[in-house]
Amino acid sequence: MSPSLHRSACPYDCPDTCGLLVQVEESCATAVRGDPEHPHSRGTLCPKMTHYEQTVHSPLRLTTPLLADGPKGSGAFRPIPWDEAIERISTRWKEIIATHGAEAILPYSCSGTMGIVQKNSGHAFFHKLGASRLARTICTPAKNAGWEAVMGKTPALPPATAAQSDLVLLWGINAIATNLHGFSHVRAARKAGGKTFLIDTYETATAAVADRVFLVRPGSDGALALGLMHLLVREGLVDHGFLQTQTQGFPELAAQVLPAFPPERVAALTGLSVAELEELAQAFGQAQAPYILIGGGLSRYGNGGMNIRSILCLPALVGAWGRPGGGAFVGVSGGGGFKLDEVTREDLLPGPVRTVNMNQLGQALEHLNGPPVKSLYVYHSNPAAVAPDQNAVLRGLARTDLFTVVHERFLTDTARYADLLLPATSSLEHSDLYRSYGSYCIQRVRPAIPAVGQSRSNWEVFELLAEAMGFTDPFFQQSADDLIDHLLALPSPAREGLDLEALNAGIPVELAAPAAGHWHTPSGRIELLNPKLDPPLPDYRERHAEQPTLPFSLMTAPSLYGLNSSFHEQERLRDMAGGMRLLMNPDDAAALGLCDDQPVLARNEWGEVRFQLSLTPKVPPAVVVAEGVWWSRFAPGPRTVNALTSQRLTDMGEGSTFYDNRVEVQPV
Ligand SMILES: Nc1nc2c(c(=O)[nH]1)N[C@H]1C(S)=C(S)[C@@H](COP(=O)(O)OP(=O)(O)OC[C@H]3O[C@@H](n4cnc5c(=O)[nH]c(N)nc54)[C@H](O)[C@@H]3O)O[C@H]1N2
Ligand SMILES: Nc1nc2c(c(=O)[nH]1)N[C@H]1C(S)=C(S)[C@@H](COP(=O)(O)OP(=O)(O)OC[C@H]3O[C@@H](n4cnc5c(=O)[nH]c(N)nc54)[C@H](O)[C@@H]3O)O[C@H]1N2
Ligand code: SF4
Ligand SMILES: [Mo]
Repeated sequence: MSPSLHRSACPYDCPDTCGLLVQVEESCATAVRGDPEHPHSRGTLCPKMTHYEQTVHSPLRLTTPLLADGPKGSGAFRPIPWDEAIERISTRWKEIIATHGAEAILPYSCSGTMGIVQKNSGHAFFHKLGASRLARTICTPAKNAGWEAVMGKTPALPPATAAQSDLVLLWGINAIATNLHGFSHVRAARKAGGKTFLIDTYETATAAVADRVFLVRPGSDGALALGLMHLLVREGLVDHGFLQTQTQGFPELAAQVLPAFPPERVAALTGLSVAELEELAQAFGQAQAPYILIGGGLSRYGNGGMNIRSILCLPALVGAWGRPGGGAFVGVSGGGGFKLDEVTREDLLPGPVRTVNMNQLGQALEHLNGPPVKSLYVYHSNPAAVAPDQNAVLRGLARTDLFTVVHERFLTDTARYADLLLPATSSLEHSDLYRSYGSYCIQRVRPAIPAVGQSRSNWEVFELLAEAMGFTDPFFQQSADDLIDHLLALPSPAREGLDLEALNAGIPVELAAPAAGHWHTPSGRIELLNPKLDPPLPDYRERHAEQPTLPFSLMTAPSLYGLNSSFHEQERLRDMAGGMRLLMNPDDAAALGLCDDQPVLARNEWGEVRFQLSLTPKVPPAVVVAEGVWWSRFAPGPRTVNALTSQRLTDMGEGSTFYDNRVEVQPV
């Protein structure tokens, strides 16, 4: 049979949501390439996805339901049929509900697959059940809260705006790794003669394509933003016309906050020199249309929300929003014009139920007020690897009285702790509807190949569980495609005039971006002063790990060759990443008597982790970097990076604080 081509979309948690063309031969995906007709990704893929077929048909794929056949964590299982697996789950849950109440059941899901239907397919089920709710706050809630503090519900500018800017600040974003296609617009701006500046805590891969790199002390970006505002005022570089007509609170900000941030103080807080601060302020203040692309890293601190809030005042101060190419970008929200509550079905909740913060899974499993968690249902997430305070999470998962079900494609660190392990389809095997958080593209996707082995999609498993639990609502009897049809049939202003036929045929289409220049805030203005917040004006806030109790700040940064804990099934990508490494400045290493490639132990109050050391001047003194979230089976020791991160939350949005930890490092 000759190969056929199928359109699909990249399902991973990446702002680009690239279009894929999948070559299929005899029911197998044999090659994957970028879809040239995708309006945002235009035919290119990142290195992670160029051999997606190696993930889809990996020999490590789970292909049947498995029942634990050994101690938790051992990874010993025996196959059982699907009907027995579903029967065991429903029987156990009915017992737990009768004894402890439904809140003793906790779902845990995150971002293994990003389509609207498969990602959210458990919500309606667990709401109907009355299970504990999960606050899904591991990613960027503090970044979003920082945006909302200043910009309210103002929608994002289209990412192509950056191409018109004459100065792009890449602020805490390793765009080459995490936003390759958004970055193409920054490249275009640079090609047209604009400048690109990077502000990070070490020289990431993105540093190589920046005109200037400013390395700041971790968690000090709020101070930097306030210091730049001080200089913009001092140098007469603010746009008074814009401030008067489009913003609120500039006089208060200038009088009450900014005098406290002279460059000398800000230099001490950020580690930049006064000359560097002046250079940055001059460049920003004199640019025609400065644009800031903001990453998530600097929001994952105890002061993360405030850092973002302070940065977002900068474009307003110089009136950047008023000029084509100017402004700031944190991400597209708004659900792509789809009514998400038609999927999540809050209305099925029996009444108020408790909420567990996903960043505190360890605490929730070890000691929670109210009924203990007696059952955990994990789907499209790998909390044993990605959640902070790994030792606490693993202690919880090891509880013999905890009934853990994991729905996965692979035997991940979390799957090893399952009582019951269910095989999941990959995105090429199920239907979904994709929106994007980095562009305004949407795409409907249908299966390109049949399910591998006996794997089932998230949606299908919840259909089975709903039936077993006796839920008769028609909602649970429809297929994923029925629900997608329903979502598309609901009218939405965002989708007005859209080619529905093309969308239904699987062609990626772009929604019209909302009109610029309208501020969706309570005051109708950009809120430099937000009266609803405490404090109403942005101000400097310390991070959790401000005090240098241990010598190194640990950066838990994204890897070019993995996506959180995903992609480790591909040997090719593991090799390209070069193993689980800790990057350190050569001077720090010399002071500790450590050499390149040596096995080392990083430790702090939460745990200890073995790494292979890499010495590089790209990392400044007093900082160490661990890129990627490895599977423990490919790690040098029994633990991976999140054994060194804490369950402390951000100042706004109850987010994760992955970057806000210190460690000491010693030879093994
Ligand atoms: N290749 C790859 N792509 C990914 C991911 C991945 O793991 N790998 N993850 C995906 C996910 S889930 C998300 S949420 C997105 C975004 O993923 P994020 O983790 O938000 O990554 P970035 O936005 O690139 O931002 C991280 C950058 O912030 C820097 N940083 C840390 N602390 C500070 C600080 O105090 N100040 C400053 N200025 N910089 C700091 C880090 O060094 C790093 O370069 O990317 C997605 N795409
Ligand atoms: N140290 C450190 N920790 C981090 C981060 C970091 O940068 N550094 N990043 C954090 C961030 S921003 C995020 S968003 C989280 C993400 O954390 P997670 O959401 O846990 O993301 P992944 O690690 O990609 O794991 C997703 C899992 O879903 C599985 N999967 C994929 N598709 C499907 C499907 O259709 N159905 C089912 N049932 N399973 C599927 C995959 O096999 C994979 O094991 O990690 C956080 N943790
Ligand atoms: S991970 Fe991101 S850049 Fe790579 S193919 Fe997927 S959407 Fe595109
Ligand atoms: Mo994320």
